[in-house]
Amino acid sequence: MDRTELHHQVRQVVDTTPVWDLHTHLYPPTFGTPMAGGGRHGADPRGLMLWGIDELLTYHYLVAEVFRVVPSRKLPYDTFWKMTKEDQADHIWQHLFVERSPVSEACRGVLTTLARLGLDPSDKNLAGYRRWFAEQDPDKHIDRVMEVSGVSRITMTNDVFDDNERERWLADGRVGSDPRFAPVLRFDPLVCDWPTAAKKMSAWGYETTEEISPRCIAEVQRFLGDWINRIGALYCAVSLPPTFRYLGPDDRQASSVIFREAILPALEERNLTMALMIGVTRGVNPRLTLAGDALEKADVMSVSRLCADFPNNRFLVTLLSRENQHELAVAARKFDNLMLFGCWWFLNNPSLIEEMTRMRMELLGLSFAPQHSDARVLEQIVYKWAHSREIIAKVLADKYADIAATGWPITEADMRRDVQLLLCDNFARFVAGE
Ligand code: RAT
Ligand code: ZN
Repeated sequence: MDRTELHHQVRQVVDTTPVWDLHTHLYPPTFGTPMAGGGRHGADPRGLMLWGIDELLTYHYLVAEVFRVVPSRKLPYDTFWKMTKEDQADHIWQHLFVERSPVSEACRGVLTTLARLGLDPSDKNLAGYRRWFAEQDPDKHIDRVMEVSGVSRITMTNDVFDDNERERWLADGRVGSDPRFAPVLRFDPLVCDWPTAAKKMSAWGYETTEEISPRCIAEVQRFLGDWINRIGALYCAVSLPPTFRYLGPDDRQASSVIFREAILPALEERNLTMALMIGVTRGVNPRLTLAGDALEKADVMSVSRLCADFPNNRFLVTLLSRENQHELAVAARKFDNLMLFGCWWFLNNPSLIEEMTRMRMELLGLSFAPQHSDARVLEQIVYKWAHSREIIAKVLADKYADIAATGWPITEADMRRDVQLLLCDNFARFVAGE
């Protein structure tokens, strides 16, 4: 088989293998949706299920990009934030799609999404797209979008410190029982801002104090147990700043004490994985809100120390800085309780996905989870997976060609087995503790 034929066959296999999207910010309609659509769910302005053309265009990646071309000197941040969602979307469409070519990855993503949903991206009028989305029933639309993107399961991010989300779980525990969506317990303040977390947990009936006493540790564990059970968490997750350090058994920083004495023992007891997403510097430009976060290099040795000191815990890890990727892949060679995942956020661009996937495959073979979507708007899974699949297939085909050149045969069954590992089973088996 020549390279072109091999590439074609791998592409076919990658395109038809369903993926388990292991980290998103998506929700089923039970969490409410600001745009009702044609279905049985009424509009809920604070609803968490985001979907449709206006949400796609006002994605925070595109908000950051529009301020590059219409700076706040011309349109002040406050004025932008006071505009309606439709007006913000019109503004972004006009300046990033109509007045210049939409070549950035986030812009291209909107076009791929429209095209794959059967809409015509050359129709430069938003009214037509708006009409089409408004006719969709959100619940059925989820099925359609999952089918088009080849996603078999969507993993949520359920932030227990977000009041809007917390109250929905407390009001009705079945809110998260949609089998298409897997719940994940997220608790950044517990590790990043202990005083605030302690105050909040104490207001919710747990005996937590700013000083971390043994009683306090027991109460954090009770809190975690209650929420893990309430939402049926598949794993737990935190996003940490680049300054995060874990220095070992004597480290007295609040984040380290909470990890060492409360979180990791509680997770070990329940055989649950801990996801660490490290490298975001929040609010570098707070006037951009969610779009105002940046990144710096993280400390890979802290990840290695956690893996070494807690051999009975499992860690899913992704780092935000390109410069960390090689060190992290080497760390994963040392620890079988460390699973690398995804090309996160600012790394989710074709050139960087290709570089990272190639390097990971060379160092780790097939033992990593190459991508997650991080989608915040439902239809984004269409483009995020279409674009990533293309690159994963290209890298894998090159690697197959290299080993085929030695005389090693590669069958279609081998390809299917390998791609299944990359797009689903490595993650599924790791969180299952297999
Ligand atoms: O990728 C994003 O949309 C970020 O804003 C964050 O949500 C990040 O992925 C996170 O999970 O903290
Ligand atoms: Zn995320």
